[in-house]
Amino acid sequence: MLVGLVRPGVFRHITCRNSVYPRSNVTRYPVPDKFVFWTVNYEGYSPPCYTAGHIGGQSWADEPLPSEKNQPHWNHNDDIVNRVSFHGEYQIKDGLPQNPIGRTGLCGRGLLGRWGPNHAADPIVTRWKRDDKAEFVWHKTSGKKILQMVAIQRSDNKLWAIPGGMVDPGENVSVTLKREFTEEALNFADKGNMVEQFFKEGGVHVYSGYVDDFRNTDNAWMETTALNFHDEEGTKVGQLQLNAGDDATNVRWTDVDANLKLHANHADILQEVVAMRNAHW
Ligand code: RP5
Repeated sequence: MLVGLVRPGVFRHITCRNSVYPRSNVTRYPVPDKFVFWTVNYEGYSPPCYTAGHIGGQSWADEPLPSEKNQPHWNHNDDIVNRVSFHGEYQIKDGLPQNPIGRTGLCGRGLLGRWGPNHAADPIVTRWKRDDKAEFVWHKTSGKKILQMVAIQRSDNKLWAIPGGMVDPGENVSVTLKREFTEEALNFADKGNMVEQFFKEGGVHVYSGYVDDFRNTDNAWMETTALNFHDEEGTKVGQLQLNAGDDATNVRWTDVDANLKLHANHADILQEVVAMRNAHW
């Protein structure tokens, strides 16, 4: 289980280290592999602090700095903001939550709205690759069927990704999954009851946990819940005309294999689906 390895003390994030922070000119303090974990002393570690100005006052964002009087309910879900991490209780250091995976070379919230975990949901919509006679296409080398997924191209880093998004305050994850797919991959187009029904039939849970997202900081990080919605016969969502919308610039059915490069650690999450469906990789 590859994504199962996303565990504090085992997994080292890569995307949120040793880079210039997105949409800024703030350079992260260098964090070599051996200094990722908080349990390892990193003499002189002094990351710059950065929180993007435009998130101040947004309804989806926290106060600039938690004060003693106004302490968020760390490690709790108060039904408005879910501050529980999938990786257990996180530490509060100098009044701020500490990234459970380790150092990122930046403190503050960067572009993220919440101190601590920022919860997202990722719908992995799949079908089997078929030829023009609607027969399965089998991979020449592995002899396995080829999975195709709906991937969007993100407008912020131009990378292809699962069409996921943030869970709104108090929103049920199942609602987020359908909403994000409809917004990003169908551009809100009304596709009737079929999409509604397809999501209602339920997806298979694939992953819940930390995302190695380029926006993570020492005090704010992405976590997600990913479900696989598979159209086995290719007669439902598999037939839909895709249309990029919201913060996606492109959308397409993409063949899934080991060469696929995706945003954050989405490819690792996807690999769980490949194993579960015994597809080509
Ligand atoms: C990733 O960013 C998550 O896995 C999800 O796909 C996405 C949510 O952020 P936005 O697309 O809303 O920016 O970390």
